[in-house]
Amino acid sequence: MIKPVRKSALLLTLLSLLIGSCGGGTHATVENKPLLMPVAEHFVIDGVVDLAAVGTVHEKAIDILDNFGNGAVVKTATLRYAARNDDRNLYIAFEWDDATRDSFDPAVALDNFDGIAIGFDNDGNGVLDENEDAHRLVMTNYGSAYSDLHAHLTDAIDDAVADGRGRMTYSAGEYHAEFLIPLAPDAAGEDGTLNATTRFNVLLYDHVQIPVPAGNIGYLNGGPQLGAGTVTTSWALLPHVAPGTYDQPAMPVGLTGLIAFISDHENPMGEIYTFNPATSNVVRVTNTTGLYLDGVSLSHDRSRIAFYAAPTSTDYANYEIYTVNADGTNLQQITNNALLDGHPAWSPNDGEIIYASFRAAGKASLIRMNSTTHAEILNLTPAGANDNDPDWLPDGRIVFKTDRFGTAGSPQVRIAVVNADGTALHQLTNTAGTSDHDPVATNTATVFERFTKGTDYSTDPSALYAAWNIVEARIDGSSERNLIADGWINWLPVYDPTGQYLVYLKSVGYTDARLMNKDGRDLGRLIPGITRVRYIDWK
Ligand SMILES: [Ca+2]
Ligand SMILES: [Ca+2]
Ligand SMILES: [Ca+2]
Ligand SMILES: [Ca+2]
Repeated sequence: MIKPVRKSALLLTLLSLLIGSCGGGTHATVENKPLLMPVAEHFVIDGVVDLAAVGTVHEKAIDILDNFGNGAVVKTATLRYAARNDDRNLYIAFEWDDATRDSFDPAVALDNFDGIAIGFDNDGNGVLDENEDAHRLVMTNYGSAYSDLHAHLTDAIDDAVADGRGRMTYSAGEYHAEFLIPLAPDAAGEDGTLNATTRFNVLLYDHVQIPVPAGNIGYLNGGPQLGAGTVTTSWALLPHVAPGTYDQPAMPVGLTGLIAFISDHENPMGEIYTFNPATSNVVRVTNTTGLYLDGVSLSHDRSRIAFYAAPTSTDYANYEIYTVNADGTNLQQITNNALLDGHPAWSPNDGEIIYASFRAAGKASLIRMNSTTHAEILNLTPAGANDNDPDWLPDGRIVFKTDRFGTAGSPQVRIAVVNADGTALHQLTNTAGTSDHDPVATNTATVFERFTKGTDYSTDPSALYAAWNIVEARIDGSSERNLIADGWINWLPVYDPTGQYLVYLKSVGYTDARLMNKDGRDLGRLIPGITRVRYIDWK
């Protein structure tokens, strides 16, 4: 059931149930209907499904065929599904039986997997047209991997602009899978409108071994796969209903400041862009530097951008700090050594840059430098400590992550603040079995991302399938709260200039820049049409 947002809305719903619908439409205006919780907020996409709580449950026995769905019947699976939509999204959930959990190690090869795909003849014209919509989940050793696809001449390939999300889990011989799919086309037109005239198909993958090649596939509505040109007249109509009135989050008008970000949607090495949140105007700042770019920081006067970069992403000794004007001129390398230098941040008056320099094996020190002369001012980090991810408070103190409070060698770093001269160190976070990264701060609060495992995220292959939460902690150390904890990878939160909103990155098989309010409600994709964002700042 879709839950009402507030108790008053619940009462209205109960009243309307008791009274029945108003005849003649005299009272049933849009304005006085209760606002319902949006589908995107009601259903947690964690791969665990309760079909009875979704709606009408459909069930069908499906033959699973070898030779990629073109051969003999090897077994039969029972597929059950239910769907629910509002005015923005379709939620559709599945359960089916499979005696073996087949999965692969993403670091090795796509050599054996189970999965599910859903494809749409969006306009219901009886043929799968180029760019009509599809989505897929495959099982890895650590969790499922989601892709936003579109129909292509020979099969389905990834969308340039990714949307939606999905997750699947396996337990006791049964898969659960769920998708949240936008009802409107994406910015590249690679998805279509979904409505009650849309036809859809579901593909179940079993023991698919690409290198052999071999694999079993079953179809809800008959094959073949999701190539453009496939005839869809036998496909079922989507269980879509005309939506009611929902309390949908709205993107605020009048956002201020400037966003700088790195994306690799035009260059795999990454390019720097600016985004004006008042006009939604994206401007490309760099033009093929020949470097792998990371860690962008915008100056407070919004005229200069600091970042770190190397000839390749793994050329650690040659990561150096650079600056470039926001109009793309005056690219300068401002460190030059055989150390990994990274994570620059401008001081409140832009006169200094603080950055992390790996001056001992595996341990970084926080270095303040003059942003004009590039002369080093101070190393804030005592010998033996590992400090990183520095940023400045407006009052001139520095917030960062550190191993100073933990067991020697532990990857579980905590957030701290310190005076710019290295005195008055205060620990702000201390949650066992986690590590905290990339803080930014006002004078009263800091926000950061929390990796919810006790391992070293940089070497734990399951880190990309684990929950990363956005957490806010008080600078006085008195309390903290989760702003976003939905099981996905949420990272790099940054305040807007007013402190009322934050931009953050969400990784769900792609990475987009999203806006939340200061209490953690997701308001939607802030930078439209770009879903390969690597880093972000807002001043
Ligand atoms: Ca299987
Ligand atoms: Ca079509
Ligand atoms: Ca798509
Ligand atoms: Ca898309």
